[in-house]
Amino acid sequence: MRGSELPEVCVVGLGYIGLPTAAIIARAGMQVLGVDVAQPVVDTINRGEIHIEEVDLDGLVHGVVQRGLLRASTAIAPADVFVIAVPTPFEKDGHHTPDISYVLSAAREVAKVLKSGDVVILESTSPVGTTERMRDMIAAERPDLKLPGLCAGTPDVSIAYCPERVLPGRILEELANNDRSIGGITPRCARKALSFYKRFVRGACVTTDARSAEMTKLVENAYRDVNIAFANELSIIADAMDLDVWEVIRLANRHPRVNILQPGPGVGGHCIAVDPWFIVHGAPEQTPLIRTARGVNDGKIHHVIARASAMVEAHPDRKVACLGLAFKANIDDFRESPARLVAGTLARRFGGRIHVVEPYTAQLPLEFTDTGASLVDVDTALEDCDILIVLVDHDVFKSVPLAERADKIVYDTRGIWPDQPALDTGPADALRRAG
Ligand code: SAJ
Repeated sequence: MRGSELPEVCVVGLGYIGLPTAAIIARAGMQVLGVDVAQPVVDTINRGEIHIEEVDLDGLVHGVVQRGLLRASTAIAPADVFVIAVPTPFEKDGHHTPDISYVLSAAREVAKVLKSGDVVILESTSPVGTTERMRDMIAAERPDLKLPGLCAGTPDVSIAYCPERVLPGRILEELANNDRSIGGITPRCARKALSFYKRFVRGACVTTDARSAEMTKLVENAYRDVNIAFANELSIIADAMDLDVWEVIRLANRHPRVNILQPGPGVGGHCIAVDPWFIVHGAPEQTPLIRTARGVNDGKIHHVIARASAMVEAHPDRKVACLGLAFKANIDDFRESPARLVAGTLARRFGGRIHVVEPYTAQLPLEFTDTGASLVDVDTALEDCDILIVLVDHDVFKSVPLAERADKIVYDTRGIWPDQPALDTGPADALRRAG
């Protein structure tokens, strides 16, 4: 490929990041092969359809598949640029050890088709040092190639780390517009990756080394986790001191240099609750704050379960509505969701008294089977239930007017109803104001 020609691109991993990335690259006019181990995923994409929910993704994928710019396969093929976007979960050892085996096996497959001049980019959230380990894997597989940092002179292949920082629900917009950190194994690698991202990213692309870029991604999510932990700890303190946490935060945030985040039932999703552990694992002695923040946010889930259970027990004849299962507002993603954990635990404890409202699903997750809990719509919950436990700040819940909930016993873990009056009902009164 010469500088002026559009590169052919192979995107390995067609999940929440890989598929939108492949589609955006194809939209910029490049030929893209998307690779995934799951045949049903490959078949779905080749029909111009999608297997995940994301705003505007269906139309985009349909369009680029129809124009012949994106096709999917289970097999990697030669290309000019390889983008690896595979999962990096934990090992099943119970110690939050990062499992980079998917990255390494993707690198091994890519290595088989690499040729001189190719660029390999890792996008998966990864512990510091993973890009170098990926390079070493390629070196072991292809001793015929000169690799960056391992040879004198100009290497045959460029290798870089470039994390995404997109928000579910806004992925396409943020993929195009967010700034990117591009970390090369060498400065030349970073420049090669930069010229690729410049073709489809409007945000600023800032080059650095691979290890700094890896750490940057982890730090961004750890920063948010620590800040949410502060808000969640405040909410637990407020419960103990019988204060309204939302009022305290609202007032404190009027200080020009204070910006406290929002308490909730805990931190969910596949990123913020996971990535801080990658830092802790890399520097166990140096991470008391990051480790404690994880503990505070996980502990908040159990605090909510305990208080909600006390509320339900205090009113044995009342029906209960748990509002929301998603890990955050206005999305259909229930992975690692604190709301789901709280509602599931209440369903197991209180069975048929528990009604769940989740407009983003047609059926309750498996763990609710045989509990007696039921999925109802918001109107049914407001008519039938006396106790409302707000677990997700979906817009549809926020818009419930005071008149329809004024006489309810409310535990609002998200602070969506600041106008909810305090009822003189003993424990329920305190619970309503608890974060
Ligand atoms: N949450 C609170 N209080 C808040 C903000 C969030 O309790 O004030 C909770 C949410 O309800 C949710 C969790 O935190 O359960 C995470 O939600 P989020 O909106 O903070 O983040 P994610 O997981 O959707 O996306 C994050 C983003 N990272 C940062 O904002 C630093 C996103 O930019 C990353 O690309 C993404 O992680 C990722 O893939 O790493």
